[in-house]
Amino acid sequence: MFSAQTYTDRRQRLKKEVGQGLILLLGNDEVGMNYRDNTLRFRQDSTFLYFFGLDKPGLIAIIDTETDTEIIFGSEPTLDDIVWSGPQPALAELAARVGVAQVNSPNSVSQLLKTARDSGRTVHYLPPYRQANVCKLHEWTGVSLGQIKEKASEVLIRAVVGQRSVKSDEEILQLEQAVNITGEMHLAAMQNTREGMYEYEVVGHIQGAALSRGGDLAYPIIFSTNGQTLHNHFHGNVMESGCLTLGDFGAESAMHYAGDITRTFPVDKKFTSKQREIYDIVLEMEMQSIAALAPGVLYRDVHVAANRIMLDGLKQLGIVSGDVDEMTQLGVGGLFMPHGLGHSIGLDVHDMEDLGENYVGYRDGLERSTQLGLRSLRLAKELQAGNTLTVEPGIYFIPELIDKLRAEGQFTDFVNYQKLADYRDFGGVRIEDNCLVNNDGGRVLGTPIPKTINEIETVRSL
Ligand SMILES: [Mn+2]
Repeated sequence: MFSAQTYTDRRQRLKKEVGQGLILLLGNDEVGMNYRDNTLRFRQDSTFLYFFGLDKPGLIAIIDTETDTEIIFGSEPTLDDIVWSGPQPALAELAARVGVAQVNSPNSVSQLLKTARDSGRTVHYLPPYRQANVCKLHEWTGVSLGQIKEKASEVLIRAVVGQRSVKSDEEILQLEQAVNITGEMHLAAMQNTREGMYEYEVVGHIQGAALSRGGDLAYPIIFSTNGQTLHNHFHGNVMESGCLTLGDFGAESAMHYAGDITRTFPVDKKFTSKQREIYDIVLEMEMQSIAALAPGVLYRDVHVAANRIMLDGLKQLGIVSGDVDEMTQLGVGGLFMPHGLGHSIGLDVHDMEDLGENYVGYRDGLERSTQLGLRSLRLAKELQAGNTLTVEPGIYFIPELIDKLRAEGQFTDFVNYQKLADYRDFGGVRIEDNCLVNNDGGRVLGTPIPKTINEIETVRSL
């Protein structure tokens, strides 16, 4: 946990920016996996963590922007709780650690909010993503279930996004810690992969590398020889010689900051020449994109520039032909990279996506494209010093997508569909790092993780 002062300062700023009314922030509850008492891994809400720091289920907080009151609501541990779960500090003691003087029972939330609403005061809340919190908000605000999300406070969303988007030095240290654990997970994958093994045998090493360092998973592990499937969570393939394997996974630090790194490497000790050719294009896209990071740079432009590098490289391989600028404009790159170049990262792996992707990655006057690839770009707006984000270009050969575009006669002037037939079983390559934008430009977070062909082949040959 950070110091009480950190949380107090964050709430002071939030209060000032929201200006009027009450701010209601909901923590998360335990969720039953197959019955109530056998719960999924508890994960606190990230905004609650950001402003109130307490990593514990069943908490609710209210900030009165006008009277300067801050209250944390939660149940005091009962003797039963202590018998089953061990001694726990009193709520007032926990609250004091994050600079909050007042605590109360969750049963009093309803009345407090009713009194506020009756006197015409605004209750600001964020869009909930868990059904339990949807129900609570419905009960407390009187807003119908179907309207809970759209009635969330835009003023509060914008204030939270503005604050959480710029990371403090102590947050950057946390992110580096997450990336460093993530690096160990990737090394474990590179060191343990052998021809003939099942993917899940390596997945065990990957997850173990996070747990044994006090971390956990920031999101479900992608580790597959079918890297062309962007979010492939199946781990049951036998890894065969001649295949590439794509691993996209990351650790969450003890304070819940996320790492999100992707590496692609051969099941064999060395890349084939065909794999090298594609890999080197993706690496060039990645390194040039990282070099382009700076305050004021439109991240959408970095995405488009990466597409230009890709099309230029694919042209040299005879997979596409024609004018690269024209192809870039038309979005031909979407066939090979149907996702965006990256997204914000912080307490969430896709930071603040629960608040609405467009609040985080777009702004007024910068609308989302409808083009394949570009439409999936989660972060498009101007970068700011203190932003942390992923840079994750890829090239994929997705037979179903190729067949569909070919059947529709799309990009026939540029794409050599006949040549593409040679790549149908290639899979995909993605390379991803986590970066910080600073006044000098930008830098990769954490200790470097093997990335060039030489670096990867060295680890694979040990
Ligand atoms: Mn990512």
